[in-house]
Amino acid sequence: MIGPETVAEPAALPRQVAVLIIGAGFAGLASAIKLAASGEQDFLCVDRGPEVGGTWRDNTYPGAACDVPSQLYSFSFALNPDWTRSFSTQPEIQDYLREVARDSGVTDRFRFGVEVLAASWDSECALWRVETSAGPVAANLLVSAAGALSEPKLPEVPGLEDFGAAVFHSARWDHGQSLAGKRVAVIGTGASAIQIVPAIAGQVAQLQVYQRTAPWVLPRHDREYRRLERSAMRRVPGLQRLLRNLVYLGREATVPMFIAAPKLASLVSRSATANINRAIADPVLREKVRPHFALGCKRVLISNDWYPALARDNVELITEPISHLTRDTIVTADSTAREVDVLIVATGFQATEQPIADLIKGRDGQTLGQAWSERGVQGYKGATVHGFPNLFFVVGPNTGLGHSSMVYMIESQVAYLVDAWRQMRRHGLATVEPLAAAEQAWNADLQRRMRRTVWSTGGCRSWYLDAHGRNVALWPRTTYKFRRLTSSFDLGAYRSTALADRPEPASIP
Ligand code: N01
Repeated sequence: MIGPETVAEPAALPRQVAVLIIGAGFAGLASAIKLAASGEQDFLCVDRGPEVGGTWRDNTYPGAACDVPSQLYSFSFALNPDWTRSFSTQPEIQDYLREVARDSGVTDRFRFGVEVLAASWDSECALWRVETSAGPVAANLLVSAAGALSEPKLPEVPGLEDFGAAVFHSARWDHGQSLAGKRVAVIGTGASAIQIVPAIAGQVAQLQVYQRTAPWVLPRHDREYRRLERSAMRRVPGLQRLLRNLVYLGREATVPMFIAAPKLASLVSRSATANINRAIADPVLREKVRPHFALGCKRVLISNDWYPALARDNVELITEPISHLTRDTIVTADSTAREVDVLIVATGFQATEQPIADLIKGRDGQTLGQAWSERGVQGYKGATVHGFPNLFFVVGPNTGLGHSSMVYMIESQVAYLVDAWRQMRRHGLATVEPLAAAEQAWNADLQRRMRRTVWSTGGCRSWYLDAHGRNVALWPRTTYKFRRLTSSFDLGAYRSTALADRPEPASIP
């Protein structure tokens, strides 16, 4: 991996647990807290990083902040009256997660610096056998809360491997590398890059920004909360929840723009064009940053300082494709070579082809990666996969959002998982696995709905789509609908086996 390595102490693991959770970000933390609240204390959460936080722990680049208001981008069961602004910065979100973890009383079952290397389903014992960097663990239930945005994706640019200048990915920021007075290049103009570029433009000597596709960027309506507001949120009963609900409803109201009536987006796109015209006087640069696809097709970005940063004298927006890299230059297709001291790769994540899928081997000995390459990345209700008993995803296929808070979706998925485990215990079940027919029907419906969305018709190529052009990342309905559909575990859609058919625990090797 490009960027500094994280080193953590290996930790002792129990031999067997009821539930093993992979990942200690928002999803893993919520899973642990809600399992404990349901009465299940026999779980373990492993994470290869040094502490909780997941993507908010890893993305420490300058300017990192959330583009969903914190009132909604936080747990419903741990509201935080102390947010200092409407869209919180990464350090504040990371502090919030640390605090939630500390107050939850579950972190004694968290092990950091532990990487999952492989997981195989043992049909005879009805257990997951998981190999980790700290030794083996067996678990009745395996929960992947590893996240879709955890594995950096590098651009396929010839010469990157042997590039002589410093190189790191936006999610593996090298804080030891000073940028002051240097010639710096940023590849990418997505959600990460539009936060990085304004944050560093003032300190570098020269900044080259390599853009493949001009994004839609709306104004960011962000502001600091006044002391009085924070105090009111703490003291006035129900005020913060009311505010949260209003933010939620405002976001839900935008769903038709994405899924049914993309023409509504033209109203919003006027505000994006005004955002450009306010900051950029040069007509050539204005033309370069003008998007050529329907608003919403890729993630809609928000920033007040992206366009002003591009208009700076020391910043150059390069739209010519990168041809190759030599020892310390970036060469574009028009044969222009630009020297750089530091290259920042802000090219996103392996979102649709999640590497963890290659580590998980199901009932037939096939890895999830192999299964998904045959039938496409899909699951049932974004949570479970046919052929992989007792495996649950939090943030699984088609659970991502383009308009609202992932934390809301995470809580829906965690409720489904916790109810599944509750029902398994109540009915004395050893295994549950979604029926192939249930999974197929779920996905046929999803893909039918996808056809009308802006993600399919908007004329762009986004990370939401897999190699076959299927949208396997996003949820094409309201988040409220998702919550209703996942509010309880629907055992009828599953093939189950009884605990009585499993060998006695004593005989489990
Ligand atoms: O990654 P991206 P990201 N040559 O995949 C370009 C979340 N997030 O890290 O558009 C040149 O969006 C690529 O170009 P193109 C959020 O969900 C949230 O920025 O594919 N360019 C694109 O411009 C987001 O969607 C926040 O043509 C190349 C960029 O790299 C997700 O993370 C903040 C290239 C990649 O953009 C990912 O965002 C940050 C090449 N060879 C991230 N290859 C919040 O605020 C790729 N690109 C909550």
